[in-house]
Amino acid sequence: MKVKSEDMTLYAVTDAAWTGEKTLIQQVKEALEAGITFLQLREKHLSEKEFLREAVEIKRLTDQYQIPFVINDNIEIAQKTGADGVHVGQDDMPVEEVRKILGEDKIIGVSAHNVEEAVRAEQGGADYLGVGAVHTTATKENTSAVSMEEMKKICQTVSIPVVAIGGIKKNNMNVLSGTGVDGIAVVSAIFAAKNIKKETKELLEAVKEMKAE
Ligand code: TZP
Ligand code: MG
Repeated sequence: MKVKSEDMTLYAVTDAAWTGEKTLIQQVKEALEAGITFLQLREKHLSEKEFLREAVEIKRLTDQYQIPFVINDNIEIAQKTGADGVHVGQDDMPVEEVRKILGEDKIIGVSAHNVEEAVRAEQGGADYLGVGAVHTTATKENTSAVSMEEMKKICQTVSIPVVAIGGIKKNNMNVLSGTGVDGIAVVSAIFAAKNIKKETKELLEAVKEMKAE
């Protein structure tokens, strides 16, 4: 399997909205140093040129720390930068088509919100699923809540790794206990933190505990 369960433990998704005085690259570096296990570059407001520049720089870092790196939705940027793959939503290009373009070796992650979408994504060739929203979040508009019953059903039904997303913080991830998720994907819990290293380390500990419960 291209993506292992452990890769999903603490999946960081970027958002340049919170960089403050730092650059996104600095923030990513701190998160990598503290032990994130997967990185997705998600940029909704950058020009293609800036997106590419940032992706090239981040690819260099993720190579150094040897964790998988995927690009949200932009296949061209993924190809140009030699990223490990892409993450697509239900309204983006279907996984089968992405697979044809990227080939068998690349990672394709798909967002799913119920068992039906999860099964379709797996059958289409997805390597892992992002499932949410677990909690309401201000980070993304128009998310709908996924029940923990549905989360559990998804985990029981598919054989690819599942990462939970949406409003997850260290003090509210306990709802995921017993669902079978392989890890958590977070934006603000890491990138809105003042002390990224400390928060990331604490999140890692909390996920490991949650998974062991
Ligand atoms: N997809 C579903 S919820 C979400 C995405 C990208 C945003 C998660 O951000 P946060 O800050 O971890 O709630
Ligand atoms: Mg998308």
